[in-house]
Amino acid sequence: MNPTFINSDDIRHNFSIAMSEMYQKEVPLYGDLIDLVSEVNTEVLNKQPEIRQQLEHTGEIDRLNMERHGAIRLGTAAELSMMRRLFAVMGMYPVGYYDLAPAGVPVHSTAFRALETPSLNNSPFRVFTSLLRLDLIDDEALKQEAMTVLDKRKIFTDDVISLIERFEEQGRLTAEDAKQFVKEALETFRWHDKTPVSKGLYRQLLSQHGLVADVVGFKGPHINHLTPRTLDIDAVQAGMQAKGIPPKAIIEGPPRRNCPILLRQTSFKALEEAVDFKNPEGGYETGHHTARFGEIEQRGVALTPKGRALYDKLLNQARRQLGMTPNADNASEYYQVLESAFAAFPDDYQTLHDEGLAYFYYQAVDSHTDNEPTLDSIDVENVNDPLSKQVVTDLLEQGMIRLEPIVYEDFLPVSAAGIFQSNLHNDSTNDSTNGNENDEHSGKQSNDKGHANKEAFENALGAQVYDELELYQTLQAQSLKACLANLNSKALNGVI
Ligand code: OOG
Ligand code: NI
Repeated sequence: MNPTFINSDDIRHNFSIAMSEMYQKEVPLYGDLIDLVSEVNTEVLNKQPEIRQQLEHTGEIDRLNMERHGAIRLGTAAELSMMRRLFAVMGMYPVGYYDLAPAGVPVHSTAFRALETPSLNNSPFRVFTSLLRLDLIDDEALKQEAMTVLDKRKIFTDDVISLIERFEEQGRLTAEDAKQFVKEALETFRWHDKTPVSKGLYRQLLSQHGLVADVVGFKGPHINHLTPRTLDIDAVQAGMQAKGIPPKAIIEGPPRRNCPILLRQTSFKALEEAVDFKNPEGGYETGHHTARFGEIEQRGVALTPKGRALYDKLLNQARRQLGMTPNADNASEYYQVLESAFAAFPDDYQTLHDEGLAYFYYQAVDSHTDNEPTLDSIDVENVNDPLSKQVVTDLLEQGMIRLEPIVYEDFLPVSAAGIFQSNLHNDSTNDSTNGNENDEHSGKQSNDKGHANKEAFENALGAQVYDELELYQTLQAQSLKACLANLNSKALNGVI
């Protein structure tokens, strides 16, 4: 009998479920958060039919309740490149480059995710993956010691490596192999409460940076959060407080708006967890570590380079005006300043489209209309020429086609830095941010240096990261082409 093969979307889906089950056992509060998020989402969908309809049109409605992103932190180039190969089995590829060093967080990162809309809608599982920048440790002896510890550890099982190799040879896995793959891959993300380092070394690592201790001090890159997507982050934030799960003071990202843009995120504080440190004399010594936390997010429309530049400008402006890092004491002032800064960002989809600030799907409207579509002059292969653009504008006005927002699938460096920082030991990290965390956009870090960091990251990864903006641009262009072709064929067939 021929073996049945399974596609990467299904492997990713199965892995995402297995990961969620494991994390729920490890961190029971995660289960409470998932319940709260699904309650809020149900309410939004019931009360706001226009949001339900939009999500039906984009295909997101089916994925909403399974949508998760996790995060891990790796120690070496070898770990990162094997991780890339592992994620490829699940149809996940590195998208985007995030340099967090300018914000005082010694890592750089990418996000592994599916690329195509149908795959994303089948299983929208992503993993924000960071590589520790040991080169930023100034204590040379400690750096050497950390490297020795990292070089010794094995974060992948032998079986998962064989299955990755088999996938690379065959281009796919049988259902049986895929099942084994999910089980073995999960091992890499598991929490270990017995450390490979002594309490003394752990303390030294911690005094360098909380992240150094979190990576070097452990046997593997435990998944540190698994984030569901909500349709109303303010409601979940309020609900968390009511349920006694105190969130961090500030929701990261843009302010609340009618038309959400990019990404808003908040987290609950990292748990203090008991760990056993390895004693050099044998046996273990008890202690604590904070690493894992809960996070929720609300996603909005992806922005074009022009929209993103405006977002960065307004966020910087608000932070500069506040004059310090947003925190519990200035939260309401920060939100006020943020909202007034973002008054300059158009808040309806038509204007976001017309001004080229955000990406949209173009979809043919199915309803009958008396209007004659002006289809003759459309060049579907070249929809950006001025004549075609005018036709598209006319078709939108005539109600023949509609716009639906392309959801932002990626992350934000300033927000990520805020999330990292709120979940690390305060002693080593607090002073690194200063009200203008967004140095990579405000020019403190030169472009050359940013470029060199990205190259170093890609060398470690063993591949180039995808440019997220190009991906959105392609989705938009493909949807326009498909929708015009659809209208053309309807016109030819005399349907309209
Ligand atoms: C990752 C923090 C960033 C996000 O959603 O931006 C992040 C980490 O703490 O490892 O999760
Ligand atoms: Ni996150």
